[in-house]
Amino acid sequence: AEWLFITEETGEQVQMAYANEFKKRIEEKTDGDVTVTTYEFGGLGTETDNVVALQENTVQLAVTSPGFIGNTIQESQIFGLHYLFPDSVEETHKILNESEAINVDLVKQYEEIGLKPLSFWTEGFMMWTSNKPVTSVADFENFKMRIQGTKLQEEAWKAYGGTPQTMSWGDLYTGLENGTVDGQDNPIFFIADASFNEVQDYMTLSRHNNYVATTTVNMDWFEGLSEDYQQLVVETVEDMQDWIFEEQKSQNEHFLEVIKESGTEVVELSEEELAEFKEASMGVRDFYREEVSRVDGAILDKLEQEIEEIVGE
Ligand code: 6CS
Repeated sequence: AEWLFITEETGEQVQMAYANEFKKRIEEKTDGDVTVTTYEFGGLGTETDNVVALQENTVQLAVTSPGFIGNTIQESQIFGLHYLFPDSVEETHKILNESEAINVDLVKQYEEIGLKPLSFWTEGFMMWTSNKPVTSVADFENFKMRIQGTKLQEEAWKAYGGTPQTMSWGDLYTGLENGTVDGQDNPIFFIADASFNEVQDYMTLSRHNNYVATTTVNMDWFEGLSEDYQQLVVETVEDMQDWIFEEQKSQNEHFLEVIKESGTEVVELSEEELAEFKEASMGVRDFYREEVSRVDGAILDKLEQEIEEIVGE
């Protein structure tokens, strides 16, 4: 059998590293019975086309993320909230692995449209970049911020006074270069690998959000697999949670040095500066509860509680 696996990234970026590691593991374990073919971003169109391809079983597996799938599964925009996850990426990893709000309640909403998320994992903290220092909410006034394109992302930057603008990352380098947008946010590895640092003078270690990726499969396809193969897929994905955590960590560490060496200034926020952003972001949770959630924010309520428990341990 041949299984097709698409991601939203290219080359050796974290999602592709994931897909290729999955391929290696599955092909080894099935001893030639299964071939996994991986596709880079663009292989089947845009990131939203990836979601359609997965729903139609044109591909069987995909790494999806809330910035794109959020328009199809509204509730998944929960991951777009700022300062929701803790300041520690290790704790975030633990929450993504263990949270019932995510792995049971949120999963149901994917299943309703024929998709089955098998795991949620972080690609690292999101950092914003700019051509002027951006260390206070006032610095975002009229700042044209690139977003992937969900309502929640829009609201998140508006809360700081920014002007969000939807753009595919394929157009982002040029957009930053010619000033169509003033800034963007992404994990460090992605900023460096896509060379955004060449056209941005500052990277703020804002850690305002995590890039949460989801290993997602077509549900009918999955249920049509033999029980042995279903278990193999589930086990492989489970085993890969720690593997991908280490992979993103080493890529983000490596690329932080690359960015520093490139001359882009890396800016830390003081406790006070951070507190100002956190406070300004809180109203967006109400927006999520009232305008985005289909369950009146019940998943967010539960997740906030789970986070508090894990952080308090
Ligand atoms: O900024 C983006 O749109 C891209 N960023 C990452 C980390 N992965 C894929 C996504 O399309």
